Amino acid sequence: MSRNRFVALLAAVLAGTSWGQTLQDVMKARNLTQQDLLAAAKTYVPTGKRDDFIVFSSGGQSGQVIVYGVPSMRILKYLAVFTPEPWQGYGFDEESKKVLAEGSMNGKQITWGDTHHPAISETDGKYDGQFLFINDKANPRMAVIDLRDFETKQIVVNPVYKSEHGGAFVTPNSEYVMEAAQYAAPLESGYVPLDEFNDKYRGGLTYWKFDRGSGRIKPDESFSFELPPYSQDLSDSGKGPSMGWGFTNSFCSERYVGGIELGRPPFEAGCSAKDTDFLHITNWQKGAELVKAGKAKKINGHNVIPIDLAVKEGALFLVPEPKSPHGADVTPDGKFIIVSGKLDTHTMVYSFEKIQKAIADKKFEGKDPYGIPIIAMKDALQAQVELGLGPLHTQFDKKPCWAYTSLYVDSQVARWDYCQGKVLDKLSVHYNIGHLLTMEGDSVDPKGRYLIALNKLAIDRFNPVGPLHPQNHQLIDISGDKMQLLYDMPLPLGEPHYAVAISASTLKPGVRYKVGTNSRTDQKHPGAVRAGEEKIVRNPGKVEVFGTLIRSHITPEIIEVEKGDEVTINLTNLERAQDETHGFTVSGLNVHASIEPGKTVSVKFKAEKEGVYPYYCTEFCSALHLEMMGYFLVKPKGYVAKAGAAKAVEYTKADYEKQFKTNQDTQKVIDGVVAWITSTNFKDFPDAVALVEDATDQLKAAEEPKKKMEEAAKKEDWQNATLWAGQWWQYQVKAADIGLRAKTYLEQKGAKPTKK
Ligand code: K7E
Ligand code: CUA
Repeated sequence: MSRNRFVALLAAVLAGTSWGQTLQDVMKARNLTQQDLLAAAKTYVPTGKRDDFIVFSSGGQSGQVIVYGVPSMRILKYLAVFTPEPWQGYGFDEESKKVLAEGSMNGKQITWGDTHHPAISETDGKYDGQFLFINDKANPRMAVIDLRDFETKQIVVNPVYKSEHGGAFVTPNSEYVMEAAQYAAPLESGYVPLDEFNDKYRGGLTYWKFDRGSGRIKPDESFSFELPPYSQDLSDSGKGPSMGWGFTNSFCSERYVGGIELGRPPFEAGCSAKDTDFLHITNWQKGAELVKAGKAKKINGHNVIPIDLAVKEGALFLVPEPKSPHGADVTPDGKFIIVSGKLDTHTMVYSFEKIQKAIADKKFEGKDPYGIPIIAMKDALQAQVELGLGPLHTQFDKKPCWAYTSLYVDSQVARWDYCQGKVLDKLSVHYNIGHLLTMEGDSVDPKGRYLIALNKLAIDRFNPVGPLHPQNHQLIDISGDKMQLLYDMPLPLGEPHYAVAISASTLKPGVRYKVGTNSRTDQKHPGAVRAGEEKIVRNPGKVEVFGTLIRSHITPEIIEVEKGDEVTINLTNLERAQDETHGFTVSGLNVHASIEPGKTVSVKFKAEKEGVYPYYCTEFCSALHLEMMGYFLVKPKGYVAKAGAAKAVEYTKADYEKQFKTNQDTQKVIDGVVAWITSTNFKDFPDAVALVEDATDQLKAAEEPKKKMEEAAKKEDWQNATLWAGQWWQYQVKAADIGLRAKTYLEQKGAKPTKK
């Protein structure tokens, strides 16, 4: 570009003439301040561009995980975990039903969860972006999500807890996933009166063994520390110097059992009477050795390390912590553990080194009623900092020693220095913040830049939508000397508790499966078939369909069964193109599947009622998507068919010739697009190459109907010649559609003509 032209263009942009408006015009019209514009510029991700970080947020009572981008705060996906989710077919196809069924408790299928704490798998204490774990507080369970396809692969039920809270937190190489109990209960199943609370009720901390190779938790190699019947709360894993240890706070060490209806003070009074509760310190490496040596006892088939054994082996200690603590967060260097008391204005910084020294010197201030040695607070404490009212959770900055703690009562975020023990800055949030997160802020390598406040109340921040308000996640810029509030994001799902953010570039999800994959097991699906192998297998009382999906037809298109038959329909998506998902449902039978490229899914049901049930593809996959349908027919038992098939419209030679001419014209358009694309450096754009491959596939698929058309025309069978000509044209239309998409893409990306 000539310099003059460049300057002229720049001047035009600055003057805003390209949109006929200036920034000043917009500011005035929308009543925005300079600061608003700055905030907007910091969060706005222009069309076609992507975010730097990806957040995985708990979806609270939705039993799901919410995925969104930072800084745009654009929601990307809801991951189905503990709750059926129809779009993804989760709980509506056989493969995902099996995952949900793993989470059954008390002989009951549980179809919801209260997700609290997601955790990304780690390697050397850094997020590796391979797996995500999340707990269910209501029904003590843990789920494993594979970040190659963002699907839930496994749900494990905690065999000894009746409720939980302190999970998921991972050890530095994801050796284990921590899950602590919440409300004490007998570890065995069955009735135990509350009179026996102190003797028979227990808390616990489970270390779930994670096997990275299979991407699954191994329940047999997992174990739990038996803990006193205090309400264990949140946990964090040691790292660096504290590697091998875990830290779990607790409340209600009063062991109060309630009884407001009996005239006793309620739990809230009885559980906050003492000035301190206990931080539990466990050594999981020792725990694993004890299990290996066969020293654990089995409760409900699960390895449990009894309190006395853990004490004897030096694997369990207590340190007093401030009243009603919530949150235990290990600093990135692994040297300190930060604990806040909801009812104390102080945040405590415990030194791992001091704790280890007290243990080595056997310097304890006594034992709790269960014989666990108690390290005096003063012997473990590094610093005590007054941050504000209701301190809860802490995250870390890229800058050494900088931490951020949520102040629930004050509705503020405190930035402070835990090495110097002083407050640096405070920012008000809206309102009553629970957790907060910084980018990779609980790893050994926090990335700084942004903080998100996960507020408990939104009150007046958004347009009202009735008494149930949206959740409010607020984006805060922490890159400067002062924290700056940038954006309020309403979240219309669940009550998110914790969330984690990972650099987007660390995630490496796929765009398709190997053809015929059962995505829930990562194995080849026994119901998978390739093109041309589709079939319907009939056995007495059972019909099994092996079908395929590709733009824009389902094979087979007619499935007839007898009343009472058990029907299984296996479907493989034969597409190779990215984002060509097909959906599948049969009207009125409560089945649905989402079948992404390469995936095989099955739906199963009993043909209970005679009738006609249309089925169709539920994703708008192509221009002929509405025609992607079929008939499922349930006939009476022993029904004998009468005449041949009904005739549709009849076609003549003229119809055939008209269609043939259309096809020739379409081919010219395709040739033109192909010539344009191949004259550019399209090979430098992998997404364009993929589109060209897809278009070529479509044209290849067109060859067969074209041949059938020619055969029919030779026999002067104008009916079939016209229909096959139409089918040929369908493939041409798809090829043209994809080709044009590639052309537009290349034009926007600035592809250049290659010199001949
Ligand atoms: Cu504070 Cu479950 Cu981590 Cu809620 S928890 S906020
Ligand atoms: Cu396939 Cu719509």
